[in-house]
Amino acid sequence: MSNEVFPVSPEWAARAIIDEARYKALYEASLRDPDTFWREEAQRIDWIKPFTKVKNVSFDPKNLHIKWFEDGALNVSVNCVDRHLKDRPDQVAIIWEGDDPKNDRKITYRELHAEVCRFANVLKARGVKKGDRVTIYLPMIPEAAYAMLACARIGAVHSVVFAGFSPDSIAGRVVDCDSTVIITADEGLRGGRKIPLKANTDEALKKCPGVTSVITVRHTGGDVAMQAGRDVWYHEEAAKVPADCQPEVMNAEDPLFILYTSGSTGKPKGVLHTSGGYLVYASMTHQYVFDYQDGDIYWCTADVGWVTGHSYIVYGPLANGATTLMFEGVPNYPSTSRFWEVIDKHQVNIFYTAPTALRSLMREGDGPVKKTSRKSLRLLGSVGEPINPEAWLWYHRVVGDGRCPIVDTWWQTETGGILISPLPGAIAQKPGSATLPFFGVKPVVVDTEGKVLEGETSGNLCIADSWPGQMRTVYGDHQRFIDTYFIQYPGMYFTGDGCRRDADGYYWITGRVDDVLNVSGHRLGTAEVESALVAHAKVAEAAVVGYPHDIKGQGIYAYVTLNAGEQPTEELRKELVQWVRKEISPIAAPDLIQFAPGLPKTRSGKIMRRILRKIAEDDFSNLGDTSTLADPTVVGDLVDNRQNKG
Ligand code: 6R9
Repeated sequence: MSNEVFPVSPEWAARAIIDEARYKALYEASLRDPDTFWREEAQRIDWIKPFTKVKNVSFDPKNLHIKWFEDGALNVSVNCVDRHLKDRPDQVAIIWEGDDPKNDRKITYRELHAEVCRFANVLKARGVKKGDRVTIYLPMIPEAAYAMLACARIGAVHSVVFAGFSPDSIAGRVVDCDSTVIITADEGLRGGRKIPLKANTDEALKKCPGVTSVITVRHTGGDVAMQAGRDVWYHEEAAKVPADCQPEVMNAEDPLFILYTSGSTGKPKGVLHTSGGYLVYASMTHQYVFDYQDGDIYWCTADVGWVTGHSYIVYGPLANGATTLMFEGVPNYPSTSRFWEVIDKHQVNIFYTAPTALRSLMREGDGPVKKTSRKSLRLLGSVGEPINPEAWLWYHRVVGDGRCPIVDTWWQTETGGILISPLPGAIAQKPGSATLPFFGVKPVVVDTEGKVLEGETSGNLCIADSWPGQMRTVYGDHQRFIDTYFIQYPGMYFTGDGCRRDADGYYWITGRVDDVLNVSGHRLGTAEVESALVAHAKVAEAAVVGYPHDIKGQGIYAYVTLNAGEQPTEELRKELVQWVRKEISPIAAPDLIQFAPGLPKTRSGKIMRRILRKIAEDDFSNLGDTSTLADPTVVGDLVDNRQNKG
């Protein structure tokens, strides 16, 4: 832990939208009288019908409901597009930077309007109506934003599936939300490699009999199979429809999107976000946390397949009339200077990325950074996992030339937007700390018994009351929503994260306290990887845990018990890694597999993950009490055969 404090500079305090005094006053007001605070803040978006009720929330598990602005009506795409046509029709809305540095595009708000309307009309022509679910499986191209906003325009609920997911993962998500239309592209491009998106979709659809329409965007021009009746090319359909489309009037609590995310048990859950509260919160956090001011060029390197891409590439920035950069590629192609070259090329002012990317670039030394200018940069951001102080300091000194504050933003798919983060003109930063809560957010640290801990302490992180961007339910499984977040600590939202609060009231997120892994900022359930492993014909049983990994933050360590008669070979190890890549995604591939004749289990048959975690972490001194195990001798065997981390 670093003890250095980086105070707000006088220039920042003077130019920022929120300075220290304003932060303190508004934060206090937001907790004292949430109704008044949010009534005013909600005026930042255009309402078709103004709301009269601000907040209607109960965290009581027996009567759980979360509603914001519930009698108001709006259209999210109108807020992100149409309303900017008056003041900034010719301002660039989206800068697209292709995988190949020779490819880029700029889309103005006027053009964005036409593109979104056209896409909406294509969806309507394929029979999509208000309330229908549409799956989007696209690479990082502007059409991903057009498609999301087109759904919002006609009241359809989008479910974006990350383009790195396998056919099986797509199928599970399509079936879960019953979507009948899929939007994809011929191929994606990342680091010069092609990703067969349409072929993956075709494979997935063998398991999705309900899908009637596949709309394919031509991107690379690669050869793909088209099934007559079901598959259409987007450009052919778009040529047949007008570039103008009446927006649907949506209630504030009508669903905007579903986004699947991993939990500690079972299959990924469909996190449901609604329209009014989500947009108010995404827009507000984008403006204040990034101190977004007119004319700024803003770049978030996330993928639209994750929540960060939803809130901070598309909805937040566009609601604010910002210029948002969308990058198709990867940090190390064609060279490890790529991020910094893109910053110079497009004169980026605000840059938001993940610690894992920073750690991988840091390894290359300062040279690839220093050969670029980066003079345009004013603010840096971090998201997805705890940032280690070493990476924080490198980001600050090398990337930002010691000039740019860093906002370490803690939040989750479930929270819709940032909950804990410095505001750059108001809050001094400490490397590795997400610092203080955003307006209206009341963090609480509890012990495992649910006792609320005061002052300097550590424990599990809960949030005491609702904020407008909070998820509303798990799609199709409200009970799972209640059970996952509201049972363990009654009356509070449980985040699943552990944290420490220091003497200044700063929060230091220490990572998940449940069976969720965070691998390169990607969320994965240990249960998902285990069920992929046991689906292999030679595997009897599997247990997966995380271990500290220099670049990825956490690596995946899998203990595998083979079926009787199967031999643990190097070949089989490789085969299992490939198997998981194919079953879920390359991001879920185990880094290390240890063949184990037996796993440590309690007498009731529960796998003792605590012990497996310790062994994976190389911490043999601290295995705890093993006497309750059904067969304590398995532990010695596991320790002896532990995989070398290399
Ligand atoms: C936005 C996003 C959520 C989990 C979350 C936590 C970890 C995210 C963090 C952070 C420490 C930060 N996390 N940001 N941990 N500091 N600044 O990443 O959403 O994919 O749902 O992941 O990521 O563990 O619970 P999601």
